[in-house]
Amino acid sequence: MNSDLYKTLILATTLFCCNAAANTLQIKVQDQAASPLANAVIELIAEQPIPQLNQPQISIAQQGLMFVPFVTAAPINSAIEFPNKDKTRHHIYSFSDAKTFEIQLYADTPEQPVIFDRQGIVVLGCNIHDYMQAYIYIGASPLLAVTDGAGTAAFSDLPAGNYQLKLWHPWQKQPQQITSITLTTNTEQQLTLPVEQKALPTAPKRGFGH
Ligand SMILES: [Cu+2]
Repeated sequence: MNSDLYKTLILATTLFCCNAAANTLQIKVQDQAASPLANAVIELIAEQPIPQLNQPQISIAQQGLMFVPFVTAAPINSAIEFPNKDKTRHHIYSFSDAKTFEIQLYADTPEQPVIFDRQGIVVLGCNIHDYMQAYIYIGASPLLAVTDGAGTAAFSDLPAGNYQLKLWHPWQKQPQQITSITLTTNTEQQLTLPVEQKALPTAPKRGFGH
């Protein structure tokens, strides 16, 4: 990616839906050069009731002097663990409106989970390592996914119906893209969503992928 200020980035989002049995939705996010875009958050808000989901335990590690993963999506009221897998100390913090906290972590010290009880974006940093950065997207819906290195994210077992699709990326200029989709069996949709992207940060490239 280039670093031009406020360059317009076109996200081409391709939706493939569904087979009748599984109602799987696969989303592919691309930049304007048709390159896969990792670390984009997809949130689906259903207009109809959806089955209760078993949420996996979410953790964001400090490993190799970076946060892993770089972008995490979690539903509201999630308890997230921050294990320090390095031998060095980290002192992680957020000043974000969605969650303000800090944890002084020491190697080999058990971490405490943090409850994220407000919707929004949480930016993580480390007082000891200024270049360490990560993002947590706290969503109102449990239907959340983050695109992988191939720019893809997938949902399975979705009921047919109408959804709001929210698309967010840490470096986009506007806060959020929202579009409506209708899922029925054996349909295929293609969406192209324009995004203005901020100048890329100068942080190390490591840690931005999966
Ligand atoms: Cu650190």
